[in-house]
Amino acid sequence: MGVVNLTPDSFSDGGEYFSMGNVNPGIAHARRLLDEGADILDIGGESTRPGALEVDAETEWRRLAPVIEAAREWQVPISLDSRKPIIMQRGLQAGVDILNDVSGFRDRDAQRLLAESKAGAVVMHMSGDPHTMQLAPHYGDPVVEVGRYLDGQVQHLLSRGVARERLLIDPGIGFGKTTAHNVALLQAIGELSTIAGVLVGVSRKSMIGELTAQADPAKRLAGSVAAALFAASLGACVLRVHDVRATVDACRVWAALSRREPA
Ligand code: HH2
Repeated sequence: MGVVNLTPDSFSDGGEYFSMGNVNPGIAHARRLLDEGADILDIGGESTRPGALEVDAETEWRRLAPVIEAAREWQVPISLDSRKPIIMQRGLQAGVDILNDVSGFRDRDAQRLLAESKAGAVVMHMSGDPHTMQLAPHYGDPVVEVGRYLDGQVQHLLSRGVARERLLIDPGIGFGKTTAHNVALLQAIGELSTIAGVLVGVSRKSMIGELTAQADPAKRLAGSVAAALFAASLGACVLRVHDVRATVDACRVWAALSRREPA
């Protein structure tokens, strides 16, 4: 899953594919990720980095609409990274295939929209909201608590008529978690996979920065690829990444080496 951030303020690539009134950089970036081997495009118009403030729905939709429209022509599954029901509704009308909700479908309107559609969904765990989530993250046992939360949300969506096959869960790396919490959750992907397929978004995040002493998110490529491979090796089925070509290459080599076929 390639990340298309159409925002001026995303933590790792804010402003790179966004310029007021010019949609071309966003479309060109989405096309590049597809050509690099992305199987899904995750398109977002609001940053959810720690400390980020919400943008209004009209602004968010203005950023998203032209890129969704362009991507529809390419026959690639489109994931919409938004936590606003009104944006989800417009996205579904515009033909998106997956709703990626970092607030984990806590909102009843979001649940209803999902239940009434045929879309897939990513149910993510976030402690609090982006504005405050990194102030003092605290868990008894992050794996137990995040697992329980995700299981509860999945059960709730099942009870509303959403088939299990349509759901992916996501531990929400960096969303109200310290590096130690993130490490524990990544190590528990096997356990979490018993609830539903697991999506992991660790690309360029601050835990990679901490583990590699790379303050600049653009310099976190090697660390991000290592984390992606680790997640894949434990059974994560979707990797949400900024650097598609490097991650695809690494996964291909790893997959070939892991196959135990006679030479
Ligand atoms: N991370 C970000 C945004 N959306 N969605 C899912 N399901 N999982 C994630 O880990 C995830 C996500 C944050 O990364 P990014 O989009 O690069 O930054 P920003 O929120 O600043 O735009």
